[in-house]
Amino acid sequence: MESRLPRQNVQSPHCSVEMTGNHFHTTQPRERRVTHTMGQQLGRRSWAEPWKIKVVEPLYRIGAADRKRALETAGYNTFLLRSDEVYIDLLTDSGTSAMSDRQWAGMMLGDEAYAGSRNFYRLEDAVRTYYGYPHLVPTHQGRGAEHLLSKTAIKPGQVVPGNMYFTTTRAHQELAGAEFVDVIVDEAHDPDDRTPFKGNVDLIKLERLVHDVGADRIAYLSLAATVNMAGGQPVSMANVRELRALCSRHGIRIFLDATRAVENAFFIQEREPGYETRSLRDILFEFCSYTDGAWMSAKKDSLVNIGGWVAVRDEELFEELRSLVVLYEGLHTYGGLAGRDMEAMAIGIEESVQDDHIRSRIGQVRYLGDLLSGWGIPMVNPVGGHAIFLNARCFYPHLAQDQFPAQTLAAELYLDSGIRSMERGIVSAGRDPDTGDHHRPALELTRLTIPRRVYTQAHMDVVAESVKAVYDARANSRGLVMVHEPRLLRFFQARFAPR
Ligand code: P70
Repeated sequence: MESRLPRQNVQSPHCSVEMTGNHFHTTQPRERRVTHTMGQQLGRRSWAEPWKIKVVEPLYRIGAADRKRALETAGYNTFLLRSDEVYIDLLTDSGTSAMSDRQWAGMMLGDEAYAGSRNFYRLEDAVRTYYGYPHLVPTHQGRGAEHLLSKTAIKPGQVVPGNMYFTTTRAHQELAGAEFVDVIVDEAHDPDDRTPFKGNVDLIKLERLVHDVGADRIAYLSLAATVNMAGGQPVSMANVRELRALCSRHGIRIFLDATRAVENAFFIQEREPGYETRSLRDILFEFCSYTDGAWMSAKKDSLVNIGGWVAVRDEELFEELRSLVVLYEGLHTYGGLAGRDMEAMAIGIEESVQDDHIRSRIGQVRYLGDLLSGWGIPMVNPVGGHAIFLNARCFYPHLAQDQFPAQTLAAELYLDSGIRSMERGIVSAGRDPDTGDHHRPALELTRLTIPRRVYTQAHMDVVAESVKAVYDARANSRGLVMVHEPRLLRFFQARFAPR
């Protein structure tokens, strides 16, 4: 068969030079094996990232014996590894993005005035333009915003329904005296269900809750788009529109966790009839229009290393947030950030809503997902926006949930290749504050989170091969015991030992 591939040989008048691995050597003309690009293997034309690399940061991989020692020292918890001990870091997509040349240039325009920094007004403008909320309070990151909103919008004894818990979000809601109630659709708890909008709120569950506890006891609906703990699954526009109608009938506010709302907008554009030709920018704006306010970890969608905000429509609530921020974060025009951070965030917001940016960002996550599914590796489907969530229960059916299958899988991956991933199962779920027993989530997952604009297709190939090697050796894994358990958000600092 005639190869349709571009020729890989670099022709010189004297010889042909062929690249194999890391070195060049000369060859006599010989019959060549036809190689296919990944695009061809997947039956499509290849595409490439809409950027080129201007600055590089070297990567190192320590040897297997050193990885074993490092993991022991870290108590088998990938959060406790030093980053110098890590090769490809897929712990999180939070604060790990590569900023653009425009963002770095923006850092030089930082106005470090204590009050009224010009960068605050740029940020306020960007949030108004793209998210549509008139009143903005900057915070140092997402949990700073969660703290302020929980303190102002929750009265002790109230209930907060939401589309699956998130660790820091629920912790702040509970600290403010609320009980979190999960009202996500059942499909979200099933890793094999391929429903397109597995992040949706189940309207019947919500209606039943309102009926059972009374609308006055509901502080607000906590709506995340996309839903991190469900595997980065999106919420449909139809769902948020119906939620608006239901909540308005009962006088309940809706606050959005907008951390990955741009990625959510991509899924609406891709999957929801009527939105195929609408821009991401439009979709994001319409989505937010059905909510009363939002909190944001700008370390994800907005392509910055630090920053967040809370923004609302209601003036009274804004007034409260503005008084509290000065106590916990900093003055209301910097909220714990430098002027330059706010500038980078304002530019990052604009860049984040570009259609080609998101296509390439989610395309890279899918590329890894396609490789792994092709090899039969169990994971959450459909693949979400920011990560591949491996189904650790299916890797290790011989381990009970309190032998920590997902923590075990994260440890095995690190030992195999130096890749760092994150547990998102029973350890992350913590304990029920009333009974003291572990929460036992249906999903026992290990997350391979892809930072934005940082790694290449070759890194994804290396990751995929490591996951396969660990999957092939799965029968040998024995699980872990927890030997140290912190009281709050235990997954960050818990320590384990092999069983
Ligand atoms: C992650 C990060 C942070 C986050 C989030 C959503 C949907 C709020 C926040 C908080 C970092 C993380 C946080 C807790 C446990 C593990 C990792 N998610 N809402 O890796 O924002 O980090 O800026 O305070 O995903 O998923 P912030």
